[in-house]
Amino acid sequence: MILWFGKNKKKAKMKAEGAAMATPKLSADELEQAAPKQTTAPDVAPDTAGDTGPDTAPDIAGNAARPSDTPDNIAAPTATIENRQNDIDEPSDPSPSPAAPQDATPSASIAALSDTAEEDPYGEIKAPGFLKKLSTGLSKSSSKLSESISGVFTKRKLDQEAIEEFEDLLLSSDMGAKVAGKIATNLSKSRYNKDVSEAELKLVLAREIEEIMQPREQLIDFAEGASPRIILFVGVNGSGKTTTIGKIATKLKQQGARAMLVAADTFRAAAIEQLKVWGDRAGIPVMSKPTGADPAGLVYEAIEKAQNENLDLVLVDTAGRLQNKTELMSELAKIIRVIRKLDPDAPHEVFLVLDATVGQNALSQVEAFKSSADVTGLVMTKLDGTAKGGVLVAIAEAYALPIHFVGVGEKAEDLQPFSAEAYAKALVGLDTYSAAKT
Ligand SMILES: Nc1nc2c(ncn2[C@@H]2O[C@H](COP(=O)(O)OP(=O)(O)O)[C@@H](O)[C@H]2O)c(=O)[nH]1
Ligand SMILES: [Mg+2]
Repeated sequence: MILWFGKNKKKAKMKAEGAAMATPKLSADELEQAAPKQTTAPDVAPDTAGDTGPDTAPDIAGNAARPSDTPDNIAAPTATIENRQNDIDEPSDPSPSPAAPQDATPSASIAALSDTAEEDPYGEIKAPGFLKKLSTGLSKSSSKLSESISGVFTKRKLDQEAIEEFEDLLLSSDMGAKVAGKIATNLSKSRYNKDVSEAELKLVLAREIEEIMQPREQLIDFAEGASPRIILFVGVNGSGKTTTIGKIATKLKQQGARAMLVAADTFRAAAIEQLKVWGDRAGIPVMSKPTGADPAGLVYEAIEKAQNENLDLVLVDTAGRLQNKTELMSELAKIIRVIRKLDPDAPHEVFLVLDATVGQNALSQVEAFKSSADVTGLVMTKLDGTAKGGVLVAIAEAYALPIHFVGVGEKAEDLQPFSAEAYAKALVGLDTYSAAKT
């Protein structure tokens, strides 16, 4: 299980227990560096496990293993160095699936692994399946980029002409002029007139992209802050708001959150129905009113109810299209005003949902919503349907707004927390750990 809800509480608990938390890093180099520092479970564990026998061993081992810093060192008392080394070389899925500890590990260590993997707030983005899924989602973008790179640069000296061609290539990948210029300048500083291989160029590019995007990475924990925590989803029609709420709601429900969805896009019957379908499937109540009802009134009632019922979260869907932009923005402003009557600090988050397929237009949407809707963070959807995945790099460069999630498909599991390193690697087509090392 991953932690979108309760992650930071778990993190604090682990710290209090003396654990050094892992950072959400993915590279094999870092995993290797971390290896010598890793310790096995505390000394008491083997004895205790041994003394108490197989029946009680799993619990004790699990508790003892808790103060560890990565899923890799959750080795049970009996786990061998080889086992852990395997984990490091080939970071297998740290999720509590029985497939993870394959090497005939005793049941005690399976229990320990499962237990601690659940505790790791970064477990999800450290799992190799995460990068793989993102890479598949971004494959249209990455293959376009790869084709251009290999077409132009294989075994070639990086002279001025080559650097300019590279800059054009980045421009055509929707990263925008500023990002393209920045990366080209850095490349000419470090590699001017040197031979570069395709793999090397990809690696340099991934590092540059990661550097631009890193400040925007912010893993969100929906359990934090006020209760109920009120989150407004805004964005143009069709950008993926309702779908994103549905995906988040599904995950939150699985993790024990008590949430409510509000169908405040009351302008289209289909939008209300669509949210209800997600809510029903996830087992989360959906507040709605008939088509044409005042969305602000609905939101007010919903929040009042959520406060009375001590719910954890209220996720508010909103309309993306009214007659004109001014009307849309004033509708959103009205919803926000009404929310503040019940909680002056709310909405606690305003997520702007952007559709990657619109490419550079996404930048003007950020501009339009940023101030008028007090946007606090971004979600980018439909990365699976476009070669324009580079636009998220342009947005990261242009706006100091956290990027919370990326959508790579229509299903509930197709929404991922944003990881700068994973995104950079997937976009460039470095989708394996070993490739990243070369
Ligand atoms: N392929 C793909 N489709 C998506 C994604 N997110 C949303 N969609 C689809 O985009 C369409 C519009 O989404 P919707 O949530 O209704 O947008 P809204 O108008 O902003 O609420 C729907 O058909 C969704 O299934 C995604 O990440 N990938
Ligand atoms: Mg909708």
